[in-house]
Amino acid sequence: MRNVRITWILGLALVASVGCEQGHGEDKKSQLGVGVADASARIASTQGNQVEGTVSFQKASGGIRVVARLTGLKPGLHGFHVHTNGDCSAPDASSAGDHFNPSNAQHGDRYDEQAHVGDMGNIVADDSGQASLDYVDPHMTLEGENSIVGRSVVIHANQDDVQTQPAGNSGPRVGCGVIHAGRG
Ligand SMILES: [Cu+2]
Ligand SMILES: [Zn+2]
Repeated sequence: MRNVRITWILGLALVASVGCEQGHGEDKKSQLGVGVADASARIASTQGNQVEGTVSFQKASGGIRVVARLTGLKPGLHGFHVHTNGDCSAPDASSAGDHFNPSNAQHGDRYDEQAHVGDMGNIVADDSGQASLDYVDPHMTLEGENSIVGRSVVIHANQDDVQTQPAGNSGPRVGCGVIHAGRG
């Protein structure tokens, strides 16, 4: 009789402990880019190229601080932009679409008053093919109409002349990465 009672008590304890395990809901806010302080993109090369690296975006005074570190580039200047679609799946990254341009502006340089929100100018690779960039972008945001979250970063084979419409004549896309909320 005592054994039956102990089994019954153990059974109750088990039910109680299982009942305490509750799932935690997904953070919808971060998916929508609302209240996001950081975003990042991991860059992978397009077909036939060797570009790799990371780009981070952080809320800062005066805009969004962009910090990029890339390897595997041809020495020299390379067009560097946020493109509209968060889709790098095509072998040539054509799936990323055009420069992110919610205000229907002309193509320009990163600090130009008239420029695409996605215009980050050029990134410069040294003789070993490494490139870094660290600046505060005045146009882009991490929430609202100009939000770059869910879009993509694209690196080009050639220099962006920051003049030719609609994309600065910077040639094929050599690297691409989707921008996600968070530090990555
Ligand atoms: Cu581009
Ligand atoms: Zn542009």
